[in-house]
Amino acid sequence: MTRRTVHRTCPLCEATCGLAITLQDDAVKVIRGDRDNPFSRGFICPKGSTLGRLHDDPDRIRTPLIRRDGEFVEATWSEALAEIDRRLSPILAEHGRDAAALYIGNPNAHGFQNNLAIRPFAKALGTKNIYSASTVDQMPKHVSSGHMFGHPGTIPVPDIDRTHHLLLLGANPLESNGSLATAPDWQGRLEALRARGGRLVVVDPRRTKTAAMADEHLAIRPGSDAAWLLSLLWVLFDEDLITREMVPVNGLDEVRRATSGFDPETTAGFTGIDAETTRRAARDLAAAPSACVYGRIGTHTVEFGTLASWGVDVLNVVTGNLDRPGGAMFPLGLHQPANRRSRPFRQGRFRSRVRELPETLGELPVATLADEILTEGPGQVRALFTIAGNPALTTPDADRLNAALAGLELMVSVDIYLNETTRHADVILPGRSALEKSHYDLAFTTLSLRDYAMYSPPVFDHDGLSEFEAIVALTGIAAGMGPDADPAFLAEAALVSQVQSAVADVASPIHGREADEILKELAVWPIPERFLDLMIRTGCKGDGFGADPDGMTLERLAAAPHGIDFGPLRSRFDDAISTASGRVELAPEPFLADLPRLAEAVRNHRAGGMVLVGRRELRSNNSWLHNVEVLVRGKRRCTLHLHPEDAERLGVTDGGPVLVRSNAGQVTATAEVTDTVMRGVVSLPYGWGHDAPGTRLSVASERPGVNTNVLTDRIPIDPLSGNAVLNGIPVEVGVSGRP
Ligand SMILES: Nc1nc2c(c(=O)[nH]1)N[C@H]1C(S)=C(S)[C@@H](COP(=O)(O)OP(=O)(O)OC[C@H]3O[C@@H](n4cnc5c(=O)[nH]c(N)nc54)[C@H](O)[C@@H]3O)O[C@H]1N2
Ligand SMILES: Nc1nc2c(c(=O)[nH]1)N[C@H]1C(S)=C(S)[C@@H](COP(=O)(O)OP(=O)(O)OC[C@H]3O[C@@H](n4cnc5c(=O)[nH]c(N)nc54)[C@H](O)[C@@H]3O)O[C@H]1N2
Ligand code: SF4
Ligand SMILES: [Mo]
Repeated sequence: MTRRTVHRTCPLCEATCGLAITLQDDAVKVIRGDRDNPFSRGFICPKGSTLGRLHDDPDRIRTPLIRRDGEFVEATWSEALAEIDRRLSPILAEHGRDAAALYIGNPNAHGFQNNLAIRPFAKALGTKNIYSASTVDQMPKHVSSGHMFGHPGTIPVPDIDRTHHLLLLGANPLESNGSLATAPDWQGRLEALRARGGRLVVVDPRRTKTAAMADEHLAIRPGSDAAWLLSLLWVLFDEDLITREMVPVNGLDEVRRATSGFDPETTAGFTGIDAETTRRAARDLAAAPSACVYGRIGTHTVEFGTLASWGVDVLNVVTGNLDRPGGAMFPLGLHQPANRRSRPFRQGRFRSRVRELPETLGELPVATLADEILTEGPGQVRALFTIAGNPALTTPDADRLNAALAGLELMVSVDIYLNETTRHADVILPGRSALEKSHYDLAFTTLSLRDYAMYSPPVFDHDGLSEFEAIVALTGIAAGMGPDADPAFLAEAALVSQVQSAVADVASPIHGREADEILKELAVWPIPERFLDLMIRTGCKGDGFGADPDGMTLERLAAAPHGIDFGPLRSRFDDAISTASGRVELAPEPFLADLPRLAEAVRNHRAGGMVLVGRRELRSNNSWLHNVEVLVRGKRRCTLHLHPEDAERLGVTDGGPVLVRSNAGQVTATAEVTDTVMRGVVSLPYGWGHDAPGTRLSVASERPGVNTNVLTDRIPIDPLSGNAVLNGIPVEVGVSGRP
C-alpha cells in the first residue's frame, strides 16, 4: 500500500484554493485545504473536497461517443474524429465558414490547456459565430476596462486585505467565493477588514450571507445600480468631495455633466434607496482613508451592465482609490509582460446576421445564438461545437435554445457529462477530469488579490487524447487537414511560430535570440507546458531564457508545490494603462451616449410588479456539480425565494408550488418564503433543471430543480457589451394553476 499526498490548485471556482490530496494506491482518499499554501492557508469549501468524487463519477464520459440511430455508442478517437470531419466538411463547403459556430464554456477559463488550444481552433473555424459564457457574465467589465484603461483585460480588483471601506454591489462572495477578484476565504478576509476597523457595505436586493455580515446592507431594486452609482458621483461633485489626488485622467468635466439629472432624489424611486442614505454612502466612501467599490454578477448581468461597470471604476478614480493599496489595483500575472501594450479598444468590427448585434472581443452575444440557428438564410448556423459549456441551462430563453440545438445538422461537444446540452450532440469527445490535467491559472492569476502563482502536474494518467490534444485535433479538422493530422505535430508547429514571432519582436526579452535555441530549452516539457514556460520566461518576472539568471521559469514554479506568493499588489499605473493618452479615459463617448437610456428608465419607472433575480449557493457551481451526491443531499436548494408579504398577497405557501411566468416562458418551482429577499423580488438559483430526457446524470436527475433561464429573455441585452440580462426579469408569480 502506498500512501502519498500531492498538492494542487482547485479548478472549480475563481478562489484558486490550494488542495492537499491524499492518495492511497492511486485512489483519492481525502482532500483537505493545503495549510502550507501561502495564499489559501488551508481554506477549502465543500466543493474542493469533491474532486475525487468527480473523477470517479460513473456517469462521467471517458470515451468518445457517437450518436447512431438516436443512441450514443462508444467509439474510438479516430472513429469520432473521422465522423466529425465527414460531416463538417460538406457543411462548410456548401454553406461557408459562418455555418459553424463555437460556444466556449466557463471551465475553459480554469486552467491553461483549453485556454491555449481554443483560440487557434476558433481561428481555424474562420466563423464569426463565436460565443462564450462571457456574454452571460462579465462582458460589461471588459468593455468598461477597454475604453477606460485601454485593454479589456485590464481589470482592477478590490484590495480587500488592506482597504478601510469596501462598497460591494451585486456579489455574494460568501457563497461564490468571489469573482473577478481572486482570493481564497472571503469570509476570513472580510472579517479581518472589519476587525481592523474597516467598513463593509453590501448593496443587494437580497440579504445574502455577505450582506448579513456587513456593517450596512442596502436593498436595491434589481437593475438600478448604474443609476445609484451615478447618484453617488452626483453627491461627490455636489459636495466637493472629488479628490485632487487621483491618477491622471481625461474627461472629469464630462463626467460631472453626465451626472446631472441623477441626483439622489430623482433616482430614489428607481433604486429603492432613499436620498439621505445615498448621500451618506457617498460621504462615507469619500471620507475613508482608503476605499474600493466592487461590483459583480448583479451589476453586470443587467440592462445597464456596462454603465454600472463604468460607474464603479469612475468612483474608484475620483475618490483617489485607483491603483493604490487599499483601493482598486491592477494585478499582474506571472506569465504576463510587465508592460501592457495594446491596440485601441474597438468593438463592432462585425455584426450578428439576424439581430445585427455588434461583436465584442471577437465574439457575439450568446443571447442571439438560437436566432442564428433557427433563422433560415445564407449564413445560418448549421453546425455547433460546444467546449465545456452547458448553454441549454446557462443562457437566456432556454426553451428556444433547446429547440434550436435539437435541429442542428451537426453538433460536437467536448465535455465530461452527457447533460442538457450535450444530449443534443452527434459526437461527444471526453474532456478530462481535473485530476488528469496539469493546472496553472492563466486567467485568475491576472485577477488575483495577491501576486501569487502555482503550477500543478496531473495526478492521474488517462487513455486516449488529452483535452488539449482533442481541441488541437478539432483545429486540424477545421483547417481542412483531415481527422488524422497528429495533434502533437500541429501544436509544435504553432509553438514554433510563436517563438519565431517572439524573437522577432523588439519588445520581447528574447528579441534577437535563435528560435531553435529557445525551442530546445522548452522541449523538456510536454507540449501545452511549453507554451506556458515561454510565457513565464518572457513574462514580468521571467528569466528571459538566461538573461536574468534569478528570473522565473516554469521549472522554478513547479519546484514550489504550494505555489509562490510574491506579495501584495503594487501600484503600477504607467505599465497597466494602455490608452493612447496614457491616462484613464473617464468619459468614453459610447458610455455618455448610453446615459439617456438610463435617464429614461429612471423617469419611466413605476412601482409594482414582480421581478426575478438569481442566486448562487456554496455547494453548487454553475450547472454542473449537481451530480455529486454529497453536494446535493439535504435541504432542497432550487427554491423560489419570495418575501412573506408577497407570499401572503399571492396566496403562495412555503414549500408549496409556485408558478413563475415571464415573456420568455414559465416554470413551476417550490416556494421558500423568506424575508431575506426584498418585497417585489423573487429569486431562483441558476444551473438547475436536470429533468431533460436523454441525459446521463443519475444523481442530478433525482433532484432536478427548474431551469431559471427558461424565464430569462433573449431580447433585452446590455447594448454596450451584448451581455444578456439575467437579473431584474419582469415576472408574474402565482399559485400553480392560477397565476
Ligand atoms: N440566470 C442565470 N444564468 C447564468 C448566470 C446567472 O447568474 N444567472 N451566470 C452565468 C455565468 S457567470 C456563467 S460563467 C455561465 C456558465 O455557463 P456555461 O459555461 O455554459 O456553464 P457551466 O455550468 O459552467 O458548464 C460547464 C460545462 O462544462 C462541463 N465541464 C466541466 N468541467 C469540464 C472539463 O474539465 N472539461 C470539459 N471539456 N468539460 C467540463 C460540464 O459538464 C458542463 O457541461 O452561466 C451564466 N448563466
Ligand atoms: N458556489 C458557487 N460559487 C461560484 C459559482 C456558483 O455557481 N456557485 N459560479 C462562479 C461564477 S462562474 C461566477 S461568475 C461567480 C459569481 O460570483 P458573484 O458575483 O458573487 O455571484 P452571485 O453569488 O450570483 O451574486 C450576485 C448577487 O447579485 C444580486 N443581485 C441580483 N440583481 C442585482 C442587482 O440588480 N443589483 C445588485 N446590486 N445586486 C443584484 C443577487 O441577489 C446575488 O446575491 O461565482 C463563481 N463561484
Ligand atoms: S472556494 Fe472555490 S477554489 Fe476554493 S475549494 Fe471551494 S470551489 Fe475550490
Ligand atoms: Mo461566471
